[in-house]
Amino acid sequence: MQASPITVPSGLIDMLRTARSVTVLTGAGISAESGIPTFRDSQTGLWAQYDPHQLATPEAFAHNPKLVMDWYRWRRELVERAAPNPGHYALAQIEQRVDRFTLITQNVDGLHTQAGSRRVVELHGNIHRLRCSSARCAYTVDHWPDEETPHCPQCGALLRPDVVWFGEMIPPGALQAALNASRNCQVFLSIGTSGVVEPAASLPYEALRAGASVIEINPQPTPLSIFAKYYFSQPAGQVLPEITRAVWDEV
Ligand code: BV8
Repeated sequence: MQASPITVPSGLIDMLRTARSVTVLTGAGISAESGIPTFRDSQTGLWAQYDPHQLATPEAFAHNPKLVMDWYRWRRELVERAAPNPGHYALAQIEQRVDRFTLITQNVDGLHTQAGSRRVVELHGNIHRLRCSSARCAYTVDHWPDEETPHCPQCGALLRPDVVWFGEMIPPGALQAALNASRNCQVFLSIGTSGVVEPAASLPYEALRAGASVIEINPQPTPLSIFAKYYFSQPAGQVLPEITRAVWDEV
């Protein structure tokens, strides 16, 4: 299907050209064009019978650590086979063009860093890292051991993915960085997120309250859409390179 042409309004071009501070929030949608299913998409294959909201919890891990580790191992293999798409690369280019730029991501796939973004706040952690499940132990490791349910070499507790599960607090440093960046920006881009999960979903509203203009990119409207100064309904992998080209004449 021929994608609908993307027009970048002149007001948006002027706004981004003169902006000194830009904050971006991304969700699973920006990795969709890299072949990683979003949370909203139905899980495939073996995992179709499970609800991610049920699996991504400390209760699920305590009840059946092997099931949860198998799910994450499956998702990590999807991520390992995925590559950043033009949307990820465009955001890395924008970071080079703006004085104060922060990219807040809800994704755990690490694709923004892989695409060259540096000012990244991983609000929900990273699937490539494991950490000790004991609150009293700070052990982390950035590769997955072969065992199905590996144990911490320091204290013997189970290792778990270094991600934030539902019902868990966002790491205070990451949350504070995300709030600061949302409250101190002139332009806030919300890209590929359904805006359901808190506290990430509140970040664009923090920006609006502080007087920022919001740009939203999502094929589906969200509760934020009516507050966006500019809304694009095409995929992020098509829109972001167009915006970068129009504002900074870059390919
Ligand atoms: C917390 C890591 C304190 C794990 C994830 C206040 C109100 C209501 C509920 C709560 C609240 N405060 C806390 C809660 C509970 C809960 C919550 O928000 N529940 C929801 C379900 C209502 N939040 C928490 O528990 C958070 N902790 O607040 O601590 C606390 C604690 C206990 C009780 C109270 C307070 C922790 C949340 C973190 C959970 N971990 N991920 C893992 O990944 O396995 S969240 C996970 O789901 C993702 O990281 C992501 O954030 C979320 C999915 O959201 P999206 O990224 O938006 O993805 P989604 O699939 O929904 O949408 C994709 C979008 O992309 C769609 O709109 C689609 O149209 C669009 N799209 C598709 N293709 C494209 C595209 N867009 C552009 N281009 C395309 N090509």
